[in-house]
Amino acid sequence: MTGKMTRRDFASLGGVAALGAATSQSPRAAAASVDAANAPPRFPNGFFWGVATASYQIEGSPDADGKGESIWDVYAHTPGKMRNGDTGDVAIDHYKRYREDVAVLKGMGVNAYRLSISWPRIFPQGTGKPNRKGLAFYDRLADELLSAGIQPFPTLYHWDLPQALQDKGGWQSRETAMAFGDYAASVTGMLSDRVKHFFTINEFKNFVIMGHQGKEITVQGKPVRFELAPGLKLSNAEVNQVAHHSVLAHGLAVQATRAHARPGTKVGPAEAFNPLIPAIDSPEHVRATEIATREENAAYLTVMLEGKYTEHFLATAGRDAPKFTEADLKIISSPVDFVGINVYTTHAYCLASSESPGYELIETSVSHPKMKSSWHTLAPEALYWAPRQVASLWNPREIYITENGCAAADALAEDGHVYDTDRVMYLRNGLMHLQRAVHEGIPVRGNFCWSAMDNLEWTDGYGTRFGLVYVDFQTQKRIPKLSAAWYREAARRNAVV
Ligand code: PNW
Repeated sequence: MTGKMTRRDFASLGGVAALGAATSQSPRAAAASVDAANAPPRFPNGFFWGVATASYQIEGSPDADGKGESIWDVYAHTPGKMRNGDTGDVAIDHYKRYREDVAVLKGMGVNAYRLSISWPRIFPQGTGKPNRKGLAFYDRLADELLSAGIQPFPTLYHWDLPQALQDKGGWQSRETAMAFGDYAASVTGMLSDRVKHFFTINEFKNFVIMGHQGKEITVQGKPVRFELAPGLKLSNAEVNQVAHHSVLAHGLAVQATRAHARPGTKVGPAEAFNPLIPAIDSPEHVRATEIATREENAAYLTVMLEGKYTEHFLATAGRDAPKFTEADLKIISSPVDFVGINVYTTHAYCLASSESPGYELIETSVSHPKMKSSWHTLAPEALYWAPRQVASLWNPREIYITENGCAAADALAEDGHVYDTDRVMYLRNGLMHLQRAVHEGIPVRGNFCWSAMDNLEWTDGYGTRFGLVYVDFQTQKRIPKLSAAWYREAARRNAVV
């Protein structure tokens, strides 16, 4: 059907072709048409409808304006590491095209944008004196976003560690955590006159494990291996120490923000949080699932938000447990303003059990529907259970969904559009569950779709597209997909159902 649809038909539906143009219907008339008497409540006023990206995946320009090398610059140029030998050398050329990209974001109708700051642009050697020219890029970007009515939500670390720090031991060294605190002080001090929200670190558990040991999971009976830079193969004890340094770095960055940013600047983590899902909706199974979630996150969110490693974690790790002091735990659990969670999927369902530790995990069935990425089991209800579990376990003031999205086949149709109906299905169903969480009073303040635009999907390269905007990697043309039009309408209505 879509094959026959012409560009004109599509534009008349108020679809992708209408992006960037003002809607012809008056906002009041449009709102009235959806305000059926029994319409469920919307997302709260001021809800952040956002999209997300990360520096190495989009920027390119690896040597511009005095930038130092990152571990990804080195890793991506190591033969055999990246699919098709892809690298982030050019990526989607965002460093040079940021003005055009902000215009694209504005056309999508979003009011928030989660970007990441490249540490080696600011400190080319990881420490020392900040590189003014590197900071100036994010300064210009923040101004451009704000003048488009879009709030910037920078992440300080989305995996591009300065190679100079890797050469001195990287995250295996406590010094890297210290350096991160200094870097956070510089960036939040400089940008907080305009930027009000900062995320410290993206997906602790993924970069710690996939970067320092590699991870193999079984998906529908088949093993899938993941690796991220720097691609080390450390022992369990060493990986636990890396994890400890990552949460210590987070705590130091929270303290640095309090000390150097303007009063009122908000800061928190952005952790990978694919929740375990109770298989049955009874209080017993729901509670058992929360206990399981707390243990699964013991070295990450749990220690950040509770200030201690769980007994079960320490007992299971035994001699491999991280070395730490009470003072470390205080830093790690410095109070945060919000908790960010990246929610894509679930890896298991959960049932209460009479045997220790009180729960039992059930792998998803081999016939469970999947999205395009090897790891991506479809679980829209994760967007309900994840914030509910975070609220129930740790009761943070605010919660953000810092990433949610999927890869899809995304072919250009003859009429030049991308009809990503599977991504529309994915977003609509997921966000309905998020709306349920909001209705129940769980303090979710915003959602960021991964990703604003197609980009370098780490070792999977450019062939795996997560964008709401299609990018022609040859011409660098940006083409909003059907899902961008869907998301724009949800943002405009401040509701999904
Ligand atoms: C996240 N999994 O990574 C990252 O924050 C993004 O940079 C990335 O592009 C995006 O999600 C899509 O992959 C993930 O195995 C990597 O469940 C692996 C998983 C989830 C997220």
